Amino acid sequence: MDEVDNVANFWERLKQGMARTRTGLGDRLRTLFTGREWHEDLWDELEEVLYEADLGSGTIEYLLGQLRKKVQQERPKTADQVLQQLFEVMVAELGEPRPALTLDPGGPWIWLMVGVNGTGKTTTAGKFAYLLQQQHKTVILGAADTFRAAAVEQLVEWGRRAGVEVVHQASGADPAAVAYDTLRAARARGVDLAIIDTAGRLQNKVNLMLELQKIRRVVEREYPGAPHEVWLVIDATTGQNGLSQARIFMDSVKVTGIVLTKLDGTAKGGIALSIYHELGIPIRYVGVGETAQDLLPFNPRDYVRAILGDDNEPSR
Ligand SMILES: Nc1nc2c(ncn2[C@@H]2O[C@H](COP(=O)(O)OP(=O)(O)OP(=O)(O)O)[C@@H](O)[C@H]2O)c(=O)[nH]1
Ligand SMILES: [Mg+2]
Repeated sequence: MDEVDNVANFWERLKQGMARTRTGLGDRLRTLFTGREWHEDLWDELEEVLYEADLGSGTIEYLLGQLRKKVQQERPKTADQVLQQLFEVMVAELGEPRPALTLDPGGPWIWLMVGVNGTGKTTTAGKFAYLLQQQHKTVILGAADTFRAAAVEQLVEWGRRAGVEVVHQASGADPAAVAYDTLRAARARGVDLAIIDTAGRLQNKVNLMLELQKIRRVVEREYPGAPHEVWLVIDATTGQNGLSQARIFMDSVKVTGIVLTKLDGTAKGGIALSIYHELGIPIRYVGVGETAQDLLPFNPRDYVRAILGDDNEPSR
């Protein structure tokens, strides 16, 4: 598939995946603004819609503050014009578009998957493996979630689907030892990328955080400069609650990028706006389903367009 097809395809899948957020948040905003005179009373209504979309007070205040500035400067007559301004404020709120993911030569590059219980770490590790395998990179997966036998089996199944090797030990083994084995195998096989899956961890489980730090130390010791990416996986369906749980990882491990999963299962997809505002780490991928192809690069303008836009074209 060439680049143009890919972009169109991503856009279709994003739009489809975000249908619930579009009908929830998007339709409410469009109804609020379309075909009306701009009126001061609309501020309150707008605020209410944003609250109901679970954007969180900090993000909402900031968005409204930015929008007020624009309204004061540009003095729009119609609410449609304000909607257009809101569109731009939201895009700006999500930061710069991220460069496409590429693996430079000189690997193995080492990635860690971290995040709260059930957010989609294992699934995303599998999707990444599949994606990079499609790009003719060699990948190895490490099953450092050893708490449950099922967790290992799940990653092995993803390895089979993606056609990549999975390094694992019996359940109950030391996760740092599995990480170590994975790095050894990565070096021995000369792969481009090793992705280490870790267990779901809740913020009050201090010992589990320490264990994650132990995995990190093993990786750092084996490969100075690694891990090259630490992906914090956040479940969009959990809204503000998921965001506050995710914050603990920011303090414990150095997160480099966020994957926002399950956008397809929620009307709370507006949470992406809070994530960058609150955590200061860009969302780089989104999950829009359970299959290997359901991982899309995150483009701020396309994302806002999938919620608010009325046209059918991707932005690139
Ligand atoms: N609809 C949808 N489901 C997803 C997505 N990503 C993951 N899932 C599903 O969410 C569930 C949990 O995913 P896992 O990958 O097991 O999550 P995890 O973070 O590894 O879970 P633990 O290892 O238990 O902490 C599975 O049923 C996945 O199929 C997504 O983008 N969309
Ligand atoms: Mg898992």
